[in-house]
Amino acid sequence: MSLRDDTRRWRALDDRHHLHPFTVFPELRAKGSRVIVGAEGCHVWDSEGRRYLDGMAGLWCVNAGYGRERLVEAARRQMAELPFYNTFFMTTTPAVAELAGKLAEILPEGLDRVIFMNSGSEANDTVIKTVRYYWNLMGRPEKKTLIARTLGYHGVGLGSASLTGMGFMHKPFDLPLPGFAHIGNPYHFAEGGDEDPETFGLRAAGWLEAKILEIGPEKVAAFVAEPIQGAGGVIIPPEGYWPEVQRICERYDVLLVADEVICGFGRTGNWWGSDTYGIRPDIVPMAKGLTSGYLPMAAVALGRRVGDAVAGAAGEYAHGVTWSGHPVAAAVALENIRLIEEEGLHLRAGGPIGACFAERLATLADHPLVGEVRAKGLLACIELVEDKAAKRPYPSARKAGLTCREHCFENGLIMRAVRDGMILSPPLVISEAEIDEIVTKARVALDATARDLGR
Ligand code: PXG
Repeated sequence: MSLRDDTRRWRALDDRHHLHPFTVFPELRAKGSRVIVGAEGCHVWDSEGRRYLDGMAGLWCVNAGYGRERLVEAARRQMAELPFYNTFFMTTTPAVAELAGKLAEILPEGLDRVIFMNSGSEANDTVIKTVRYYWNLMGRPEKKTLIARTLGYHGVGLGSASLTGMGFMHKPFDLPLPGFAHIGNPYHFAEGGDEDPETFGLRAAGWLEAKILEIGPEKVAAFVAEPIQGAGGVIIPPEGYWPEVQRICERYDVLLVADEVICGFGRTGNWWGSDTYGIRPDIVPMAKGLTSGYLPMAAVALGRRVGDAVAGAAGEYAHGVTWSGHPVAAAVALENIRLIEEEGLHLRAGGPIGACFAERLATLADHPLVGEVRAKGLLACIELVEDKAAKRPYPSARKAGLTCREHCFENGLIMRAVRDGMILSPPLVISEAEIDEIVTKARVALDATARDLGR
């Protein structure tokens, strides 16, 4: 059978039997799935032999890059030794105990207890339940509302999707559940107008205070937010935003949850986005980069306040899943953290390679379609606009972002489109030459998109 026959077979099986996440099925059926079969470093290739620079590190997760033998070997070793044992009934495994200790060592000060899960969605459902549990333990059962942001992404569980702010993820499923509220985003490009970014950032933080006062501080349990919003469109807050949010949470005794699912494990130039912005969170959910995507694993870290209460409670913490602390995932996560540390990948996005990423991408700002290029660490967004001066986007029916995404694929570059923002979150091992490859290919795709849009 030729490659093409294989591709045809996989596409047919996929089309008939596999329901993909977040997909309009008739659109997928008309096009057929792209079948990815291999990867090395920052590149992946498909079943037709086409190579792509993976500007999204899988799905914001392959921080250590593809093809890392150390991670494969860690999984093999653990599978041979002990493929599974659970962490219920007063049991642990060496890999899980070591990983918990290692996370406590690298997490921000005070966050020294972790609960293991398998996905960011489960981690955020754990956050919601643990926040409720905490305030119940404190004898304040009325303090229950969680506040998040309209472009915050926190997952797809009934709770985590309620925390997520996007309306298109709520309506079809009769969400959000009661007890969730949302405020606007520190999204200067879209909403800041002529206001300077810092003034706008303080105003955006003020929306949190206004919402707390509207609900009543005695009823607000926690504020949940990503240090930099990822799936919402790489929204990089002005520097003054987070200190003001921290102050507001402290003032009204509202727990602060930093969702580090994307920002964790070096994405912003430090172990945590919280380090980059000086956030002192009470709770930190993490996933993705924890194993660099080599296996599914997530975790929730608790600071002293919540951690001491949970660990000191007389009753049962009745929460956990079969795979809480799967030993193979734990062994891979531990090896991944060691690898990141030894190679300095956790700091790399904050050093010369991060600066190079920002500088070279900035050269795209002269393109007629580009309204703004913003980057922090190894996260970036290129905003496509109809009117550069007015920063006015295209009507969504013109599909500027999706058109550009297709041209990227045709040119061997994977970028994700969020509305009309072209998103980059490449592996942390990316080289200068690969950054140049991104910029060159992105310009070709932008030119092709401009032609399609009649510019
Ligand atoms: N929090 C954040 C900040 C995330 O980005 C989750 C929680 C949920 O994680 P799980 O593992 O349950 O997916 C995420 C996930 C996209 C995209 O299209 C982003 C995510 C997941 C899938 C697609 O950008 N982020």
